[in-house]
Amino acid sequence: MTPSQPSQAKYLREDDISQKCRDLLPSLPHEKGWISPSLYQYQGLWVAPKLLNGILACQEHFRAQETDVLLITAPKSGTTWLKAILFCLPNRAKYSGSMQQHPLLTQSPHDLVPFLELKLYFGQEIPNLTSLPPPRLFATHLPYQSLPQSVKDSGCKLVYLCRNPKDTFVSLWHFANKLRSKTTSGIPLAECLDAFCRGVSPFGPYWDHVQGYYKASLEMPERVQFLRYEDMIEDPQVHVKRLADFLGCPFGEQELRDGTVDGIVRMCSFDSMSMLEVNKSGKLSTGQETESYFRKGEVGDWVNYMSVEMGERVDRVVQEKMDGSGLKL
Ligand code: PAP
Repeated sequence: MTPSQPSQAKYLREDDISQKCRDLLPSLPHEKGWISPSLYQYQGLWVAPKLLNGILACQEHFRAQETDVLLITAPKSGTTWLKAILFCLPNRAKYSGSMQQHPLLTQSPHDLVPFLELKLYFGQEIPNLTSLPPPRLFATHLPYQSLPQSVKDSGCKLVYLCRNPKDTFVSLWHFANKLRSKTTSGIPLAECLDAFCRGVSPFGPYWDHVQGYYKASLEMPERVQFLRYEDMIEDPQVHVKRLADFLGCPFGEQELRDGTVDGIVRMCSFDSMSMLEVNKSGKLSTGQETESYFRKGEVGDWVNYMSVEMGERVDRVVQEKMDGSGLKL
């Protein structure tokens, strides 16, 4: 790709994929995409061809280790935020005396906690991850049923963050339009909403994604922590402490007294992160501008874009699909 081409091209491209992926595509159901021209349904989830390529590669080649931590989200559930927090927790002793050298000040959380299918296995080369020191921190948008087998077998920890479906949808719609804007026209909200309510959204259906991990968290609470964006916004300190406990790096007495938790919460807050140059004008290796990951970071912003009827429709569909799961969103 030449620098003059729009960065979004990487996502929109339907070439530059492996032969295995190319052979698979014609057999898969497909629909019009939100960001890429089309979405294909593979193992129940909807993805763009370029990402399917990454999914196939990480399913085949990624070898999880017991000490790994995997952050999992449906797109636009607060991934960037939780990546930052996750990075801070096991690494906090390293930077406690030199906060001005903290990697989060100069690097995107997406580079510090890389996505499997969207970064590490995004290109044609298979990365060698064996020499990374533990705990290795990775992220994925893959639903539970599509995780690489070694993730399920290894005993590694999974942190799942979910977000209210209406806010997730609105955030995704904005993001899609942002990525599309340089290459094609915008996509109307009503059109995306129809697709979302049919389950056709990137890595969707949304409800299957959330339910899969909710169920896993009930069955294996020591392995899967289920978090909600809204709870984290309401009381980040409590959830950061719980997360540290879950990861096996609890805060000590001294840290609880000296404001370490508050420091992490502050450093990872929307206000702090969105002010950093790296998040205002940087670019990820996959081409996206880092500023597109920081819009508002608010709870309930959907009311500014959707009618009451639209909101009720999303609630109805999601509740119907999750009926009996015990989960209310
Ligand atoms: P991804 O799943 O594609 O990686 P993700 O980080 O989940 O993206 O989505 C960005 C959303 O998280 C944006 O929500 P909004 O569109 O409703 O505003 C973004 O503003 C929000 N976000 C990013 N950083 C933070 C943060 N530090 N605290 C709270 N929300 C954040």
